[in-house]
Amino acid sequence: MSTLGTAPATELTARIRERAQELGFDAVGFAPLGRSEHGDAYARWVEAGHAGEMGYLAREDAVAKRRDPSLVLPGGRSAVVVAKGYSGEAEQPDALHDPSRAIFARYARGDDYHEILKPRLIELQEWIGREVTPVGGRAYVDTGPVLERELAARAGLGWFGKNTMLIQPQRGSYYFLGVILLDVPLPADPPFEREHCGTCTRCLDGCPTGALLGRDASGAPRMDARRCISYLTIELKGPIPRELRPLIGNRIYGCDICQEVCPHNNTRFVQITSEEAFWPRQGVHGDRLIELMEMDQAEFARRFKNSPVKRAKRRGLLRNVAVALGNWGAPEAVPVLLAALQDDEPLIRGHAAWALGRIAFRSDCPPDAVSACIAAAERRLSGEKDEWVREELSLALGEISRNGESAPA
Ligand code: B12
Ligand code: SF4
Ligand code: SF4
Repeated sequence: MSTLGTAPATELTARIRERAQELGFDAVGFAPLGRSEHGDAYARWVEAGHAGEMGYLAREDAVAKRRDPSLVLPGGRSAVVVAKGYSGEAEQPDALHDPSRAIFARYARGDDYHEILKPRLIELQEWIGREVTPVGGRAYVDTGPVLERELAARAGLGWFGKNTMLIQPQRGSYYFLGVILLDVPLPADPPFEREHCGTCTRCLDGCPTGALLGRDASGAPRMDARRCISYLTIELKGPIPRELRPLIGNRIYGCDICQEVCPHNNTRFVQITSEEAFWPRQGVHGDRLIELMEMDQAEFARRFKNSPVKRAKRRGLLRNVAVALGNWGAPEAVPVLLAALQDDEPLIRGHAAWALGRIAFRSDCPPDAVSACIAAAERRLSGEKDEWVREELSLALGEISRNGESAPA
């Protein structure tokens, strides 16, 4: 373990704070690094299966590291926690009220935050190293085996909302977090003790999929990630469970609903980020679903270069777009979905079949569109090799045969 040299420790934290702000971070706090106070809650979350297919969170070593950061940084003594705002606009454009357009979560409308913030955090760590040598450390933005929100609360930045977000007073929750673990002790900020949710339940009421489960007896906010639209549209690699598809609406990449409804994110508090890299790019949020569905691999790579959206890959994103087109339910979407039935990716073919079933089931779908859907689905079924796609096609044909019976579920 290193020592702090001759400078008084509080002077050092003041200088780190200043340097972090020069590097563009909006808030900085310091926390002592010890065993997690909430390791049991994390383990319970994993045991309940709430992490879904995010195996990297559920492995035994992953749980152990989150409980005990010294397994991540031997001799770790303190954490520098930073927050960086990403909201590029105070109000959402029309996509929110126009089901033919795509809603991307705010954090995904500009450049990938990992690529922007991680190098800056490493720069901050190296700067600290030059001031307090030698210092061992690890910098993480999102992907490290650390409980970032717990460290942020412990460093005094904010509280855990019932939506599970770390909320900063007067600033809200549209913030990324980053942490540097260090093997020197630093004076800590007072932890954030209060919670400002009170009796409010807007996020719990507003979540369309019932992913938010409220606080448990210990006060921990709980979420079943398997039901969260953010998980379903980004992390889940395979088919989206059928019963959840209608609840996704036109949110095709991530979800902000439980933050949009939160009074702490009202326009009085949300500050437009000065980080231009996070400002919305053209051709992402608010784009027409039909156009997105037509994207080939080259267009996907062009449009989402350096964007967080590339994580879903073309097949994941078009899976989501197909679901949103089915939810829109308009016959205009039929041609592009018929083309998607021929896509090389089974994931896209299967969700396109679902969407066609949903559209052609509706009583207001014109008869020629219904016939086109039946003919295309039957043709595809006769040559389809993928078992799951065959099942989706058969279910879609079943739906269409009941055309007009009642509104789709
Ligand atoms: C896995 C993950 C997800 C999963 C699961 C989310 C979840 N709520 O657990 C999914 C894919 C659903 C997801 C979605 C999103 N994510 Co995410 N995600 C993560 C990741 C990688 C791990 C989170 C985790 O460990 N979850 C497990 C739960 C159990 O842990 P926890 O949420 O930290 O909960 C703590 C509390 O329950 C607390 N606790 C326990 N007992 C008690 C008792 C009391 C009294 C109290 C008060 C608290 C408490 O301890 C727990 C452990 O520390 C973190 C990065 C990281 N390394 O931490 C980013 C992170 C949480 N995600 C982030 C973001 C931005 C998002 C989205 C907004 C993206 C989007 N728009 O789609 C959504 C938000 C959805 C939501 N409401 O959470 C940010 C959040 C920033 C913030 N202000 O909070 C993070 C920190 C990434 C980053 N570096 O900026 N995410
Ligand atoms: S991000 Fe969306 S789906 Fe996930 S918990 Fe919040 S409101 Fe529910
Ligand atoms: S919506 Fe209400 S309950 Fe949910 S996090 Fe915000 S203040 Fe807390």
